[in-house]
Amino acid sequence: MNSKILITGFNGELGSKILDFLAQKNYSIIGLDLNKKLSQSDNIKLIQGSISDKDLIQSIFDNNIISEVYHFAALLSQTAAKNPKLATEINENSSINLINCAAVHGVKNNIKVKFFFPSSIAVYGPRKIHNASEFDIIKPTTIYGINKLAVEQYGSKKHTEFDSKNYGIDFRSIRFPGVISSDSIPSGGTTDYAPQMIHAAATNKQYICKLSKETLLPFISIEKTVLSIHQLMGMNTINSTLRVFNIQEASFSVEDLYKAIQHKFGEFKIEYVIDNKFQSVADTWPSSLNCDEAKKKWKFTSSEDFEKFIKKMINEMIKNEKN
Ligand code: AKB
Repeated sequence: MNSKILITGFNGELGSKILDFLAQKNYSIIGLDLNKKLSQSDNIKLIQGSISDKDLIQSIFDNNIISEVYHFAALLSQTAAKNPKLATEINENSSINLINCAAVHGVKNNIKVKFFFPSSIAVYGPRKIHNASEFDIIKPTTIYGINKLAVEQYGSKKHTEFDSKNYGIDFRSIRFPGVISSDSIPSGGTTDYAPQMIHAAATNKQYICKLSKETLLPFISIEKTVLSIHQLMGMNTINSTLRVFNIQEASFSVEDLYKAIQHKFGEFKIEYVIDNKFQSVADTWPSSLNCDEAKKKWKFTSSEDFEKFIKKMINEMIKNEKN
């Protein structure tokens, strides 16, 4: 039987991009998502279902040889805060079940299953820190951050169990900052204001911002996100007991972003209507991430040039609006 790649949450911002990227490379893919999408290609089988359906997950592993898992099915921070029980069910319990299934699958088939988990800057807290490294003390205050941290720790522990073996699970994770994509406008997250603001400007609309102008957060483009996941998962082994890495491309305040957008769209207006549900979360997340470990262990690169980064994002968004 040919081995396959399992992608959960294939309709989401990251899942859909990874699905396209891997499909273009002709991998055999099984996708799982709550929502339907028709597969255009023979090498992709898409299944409609929930990540919390344990029988369904088990049957996917029973009926296929799964060599890699990309697990994107999740609730974002603001949606999680509104539904804490569901968040723990989906973001934590279902992720742990998936890790367990992958590890057992690896043992049964005598293979090492590579498992990718997208973590988040939400694991940090309770206070905003600058240049946050993987070794800083972290105490998340949100349910989203608590769930993400629990999965990071569980996956890393599972990885250690199989460290010296040729089978089991090889857990790899990235702590993502806000992700900016030119062709999708996310909702349900705390960092969504950045892509939403650029999109509003590109479509001649005013933007109502729920965060204060001083709020400083790290970001990355979707293109760099996809390449980084591919780079990390493409390594045969990562010579490190650290399994979760920080990456970012640029760190900027809401006002920095507004000014950069205004430079391009002189008419663009913003109104600040601070929402404490958003502000109180953003205030516990780091203003920037230290990426030294990713640079050392799997050669992550980033120019960290805000001007260049934001110019590229705005131009991509305009190009997309025109098409
Ligand atoms: C969110 O804002 O919830 C996400 C994240 C940083 O994890 N974009």
